[in-house]
Amino acid sequence: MDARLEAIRDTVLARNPGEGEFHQAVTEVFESLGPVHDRHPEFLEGAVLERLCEPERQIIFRVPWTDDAGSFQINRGFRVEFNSALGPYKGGLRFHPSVNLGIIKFLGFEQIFKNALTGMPIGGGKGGSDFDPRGRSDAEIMRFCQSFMTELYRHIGEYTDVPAGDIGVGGREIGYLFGQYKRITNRYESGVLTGKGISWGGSLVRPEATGFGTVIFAEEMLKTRGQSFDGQRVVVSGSGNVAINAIAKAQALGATVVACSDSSGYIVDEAGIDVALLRQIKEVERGRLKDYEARRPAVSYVAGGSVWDVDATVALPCATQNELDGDAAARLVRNGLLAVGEGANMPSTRDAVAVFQEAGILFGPGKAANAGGVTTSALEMQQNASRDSWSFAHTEERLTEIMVGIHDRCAATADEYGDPGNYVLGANIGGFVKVADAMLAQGLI
Ligand code: NDP
Ligand code: 2IT
Repeated sequence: MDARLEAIRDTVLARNPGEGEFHQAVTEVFESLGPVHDRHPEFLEGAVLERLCEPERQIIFRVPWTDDAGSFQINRGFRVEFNSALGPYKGGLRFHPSVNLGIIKFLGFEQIFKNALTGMPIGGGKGGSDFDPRGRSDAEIMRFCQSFMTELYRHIGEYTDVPAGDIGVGGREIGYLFGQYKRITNRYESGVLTGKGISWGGSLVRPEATGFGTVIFAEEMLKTRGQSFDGQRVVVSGSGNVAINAIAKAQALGATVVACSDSSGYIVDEAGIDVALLRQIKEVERGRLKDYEARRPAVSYVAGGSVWDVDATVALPCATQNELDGDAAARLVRNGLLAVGEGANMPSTRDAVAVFQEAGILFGPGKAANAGGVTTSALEMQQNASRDSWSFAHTEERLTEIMVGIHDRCAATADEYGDPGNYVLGANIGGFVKVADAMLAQGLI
């Protein structure tokens, strides 16, 4: 890392002790930015990096609620409003027991660059709670969401901060959150949340967008080597919103997706995953992946273990951060891997990224490859602002255009900085320069 940047990075780490994921995300971005600072001394003079690493506002709050047995429960809520240089803070809410401030900060930090890459007018933010939705009834989820919004509402708004979903937060939760926001404020402010239901201000394609976008991005990478998804053997991790829609899109493009996982284990279905069955189990029944095995012959379910033990030519990690380590990366590379598209945020460890890059694997980092979700959220905001509702075909066309544009910009930036094919460099520099220019133009704030 450039010595000037390393000194700033060390101060950031010392100032934010114990936030391992945030340290990791900052370090990975800083490692790309040396050459930009040679060309743009004004970024150092303007203290852009120091400002970028300090969120504009961090909110931590108590979320009290009552479970079905009548017991009082207390969780912790977060919203980190990281950077508003390009637009209102924008980013999802994660409900998972592992959530802490460092995780929300890493996600918010990544979101700044991702959102800049989309070319849409959105800043970066993220939020969530250590609430564990697993095994909770709809009524408990509703009471939790209502309590969460009873504090959050005062910090958000169509022109201020626009949350959406992430792990543990989908259409059901956005519905309860929107209802409570409307009730407290007495405003039908559609643009305050994205991922809404289609009859009350949502956008078609938003549920599919992240998984679809990841596959569109990976397809563009494959094209640079004269390949495509057609005929590829694909492994996907996770079996939530991003994973299911990545599986659907990859198979629509002619690939066979042979495996996917949840936090309990993975399935191997050599004939190609039955997406309708997977949706039924995960989205309708809210069941576990193990249930898939019982309903489909010739499928094996492996409890525990790593889905990355299954050979693939294309790997799409779509579960969570640091789920694919250096050993798994090396094994995949030895067994014929061509490309990795990160549907999740930071799913590959730093070791894994190094293995992929040294082996010349096409590697699409999350902040570029999974930008389709937030892109379509921005399209939802656009529809809300104009009180309009677009067709599936039109919205998907816009998403595809924007994902191809992100791919091309990352590739062109990597070329410009003398490291062709390095999408990590392209994404980090491409996102950073846009935000840095806007920050300088807006003065010392
Ligand atoms: P979901 O809650 O719909 O699904 C998450 C999936 O990942 C589940 O299969 C879950 O398994 C698995 N998972 C979660 N945490 C862990 C863990 N600690 N270990 C192993 N498996 C885990 O979330 P999404 O699909 O929305 O999100 C997946 C990833 O994509 C996240 O990294 C998210 O930040 C990222 N992302 C999401 C976007 C969106 O629009 N939703 C946009 C861009 C990125 P289990 O059910 O067993 O917990
Ligand atoms: O990580 C992400 O980009 C998301 N969870 C989606 C954010 C959004 O505002 O749609």
